[in-house]
Amino acid sequence: NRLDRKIPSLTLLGLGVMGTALARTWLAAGHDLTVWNRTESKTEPLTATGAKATAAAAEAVAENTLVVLCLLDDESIDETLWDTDLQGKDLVNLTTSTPAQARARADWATARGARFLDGGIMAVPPMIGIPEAGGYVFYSGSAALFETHRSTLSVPAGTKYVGEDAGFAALYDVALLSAMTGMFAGVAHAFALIGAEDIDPKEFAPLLAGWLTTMTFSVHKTADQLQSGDYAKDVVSNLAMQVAGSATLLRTAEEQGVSPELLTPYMTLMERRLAAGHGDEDTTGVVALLRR
Ligand code: FVH
Repeated sequence: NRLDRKIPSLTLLGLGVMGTALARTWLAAGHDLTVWNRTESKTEPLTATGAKATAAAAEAVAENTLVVLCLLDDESIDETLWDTDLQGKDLVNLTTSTPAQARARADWATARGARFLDGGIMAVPPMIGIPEAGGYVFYSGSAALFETHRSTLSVPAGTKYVGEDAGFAALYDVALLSAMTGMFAGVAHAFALIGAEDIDPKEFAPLLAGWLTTMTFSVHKTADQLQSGDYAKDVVSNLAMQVAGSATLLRTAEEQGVSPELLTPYMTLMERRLAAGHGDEDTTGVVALLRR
C-alpha cells in the first residue's frame, strides 16, 4: 500500500546557501532530516521547521543510513568526517569536486565500508525545489545506492545518473560549466562592443539571447562530427571562411575600442588548425588541438 510507505529519513552535513536550500525541500516533503553544520547557528532556522540538529558530525551520520554532504570543497569533507564511522552508510557527495577527487573519495568511502555516489549540482539555490526551474543533479558512482534513494534524491531537483565511474558526475558538471564560461566571455565581449554607442543593453539583450539559442544546433553537429571522425561532414561555414571572418571581428573590436583578449585564444587555435591544412573542415578540429 503506497500510503503505508514511510518517507525515508536522511542526514545532511553542510548548511551553506545550497545545503540550506536542499534541507528546506526535504523538510517540506515530509522527510525526517538530521542536520549538522560547522557553524551551529545555521541549524536554527531548520530546527524551527522540524529538523534535528546534532553537535558533532559523527552523531548526525549515526542517525541515518543516507548521508548527504554539501560542503565547500573536498578538503572540508576530510575535516568533517575524519573520525566518523561510515560502515554501512550510503554517502552522497554534493560538494563540487574534480573527477579525480570524486574517484579518490569513492575509494576512500568504500574502504570505510560505505557505498558512494557523487553529485554535480546543475542549479543555483533559488532553483532548488522548483521543478519548473529546470535544475538537476548529475549522479555517478554506486548504481545500487542511486536506485535505493532515487525518490529522496529527486526531491530537491531532477536527477541524471551518468554511470558507475564516480568521476563522471563531476566531469559532466565541469564540462557544462566550462562551456558556460566560454559563453559568458562571448556575452561580455558583445556588450563591450555596443557599450561605446547609444544602444540600450536591455534592447540588445533579447537579440543576443535569441542568437545564442539559435546557434546551439552547432553542439549537436560537433558531436556528430566527433563521433564519425569526419570533421567536414555537413560543414556550413568552413574553417578557412571562419578564420577570414575573424579579421572582421578583430577589426571591429579595435574600432570600438574593445580589447580582443577574450576572442584571440580561440582564434589562435582555429588558425593553427587551418595552417595544418584543414580549411575545408568545421571548427571541430580545435577539440583535437586542445587535448594534450
Ligand atoms: N551556491 C551555488 O550557486 C552553487 C551551485 C552549484 C553547486 N555549488 C556547490 O555546492 C557546495 C556548497 O555550496 P554553498 O553555496 O552551500 O556554499 P557556502 O554557502 O559557502 O557553504 C559552504 C558550507 O561548507 C561548510 N564548510 C566550509 N569549510 C568547512 C570545513 N573546513 N569543515 C566543515 N565545513 C566546512 C560551511 O560551513 P560554515 O562556514 O557555515 O561553518 C558551509 O556549510 C559547494 O561545493 C559549491 O561549489 C553551489
